[in-house]
Amino acid sequence: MGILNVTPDSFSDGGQFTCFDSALKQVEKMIDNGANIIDIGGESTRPGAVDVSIRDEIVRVIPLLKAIKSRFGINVSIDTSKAEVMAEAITHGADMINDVRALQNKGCLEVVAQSDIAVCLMHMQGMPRTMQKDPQYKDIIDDILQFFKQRINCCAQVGINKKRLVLDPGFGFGKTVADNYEVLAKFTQFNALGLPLLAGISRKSMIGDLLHRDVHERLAGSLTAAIVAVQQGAKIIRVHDVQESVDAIKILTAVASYKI
Ligand code: 8Y7
Repeated sequence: MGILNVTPDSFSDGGQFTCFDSALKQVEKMIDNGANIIDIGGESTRPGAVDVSIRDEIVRVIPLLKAIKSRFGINVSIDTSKAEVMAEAITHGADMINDVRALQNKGCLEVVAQSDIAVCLMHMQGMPRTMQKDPQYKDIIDDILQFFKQRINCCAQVGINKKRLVLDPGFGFGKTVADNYEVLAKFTQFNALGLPLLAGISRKSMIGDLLHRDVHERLAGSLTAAIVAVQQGAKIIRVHDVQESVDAIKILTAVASYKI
């Protein structure tokens, strides 16, 4: 899954792709480099990021969704927590809703229930503005598993088939650096729920804080973390550096095809 941020204040690409044509060029490059899904985000979830209105988010995201679907036909995921944006995305051919709030906002479950597209349910403790203040867990893996079960139940109650769901422990969302490495170390435990897993670690501060690297010096760390996640069963890796990530996974796959 290649990341396409269309916010002026996004995490690590500094809003480089806010312009429509450069966004499409970036998408084409990601597809050429082996991406299977493009994740479009119009609302920054960076701690302290400003709120975006429904209208602004729709204007940023929907024209790109339409253009990508008509030009490239690739799977498109829309990163949003707003029911109105989800509804528009569904109408215009999105293949997945990627919701860092796991359909907890008003109306989201109902909107998604009226469609048949996939949904990524991500775990976050707290809310983006404040989530990194003082995250606390009794047992982080157990907490995340309980959260997943609760969200899966809520989906079932409105008629969202389990087969449509993807789970993501949400690296960096209400987690200390140590929490994030514990989640990565024990990632395989999330397979217990029998659903595909997504991992988003690319360029995150869990890499930067450990390595003391700026956001554009985190490629080696990001690739290593991605490989650790894939080895433990991650089926989708959300990344900025598609070509390098695909190369790394190809090496892993070549090795994994041998029985030892
Ligand atoms: C994730 C994500 C972000 C993630 C999923 C960033 C939108 C922060 N991170 N969605 N979104 N998983 N599913 O650094 O880890 O890219 S934004």
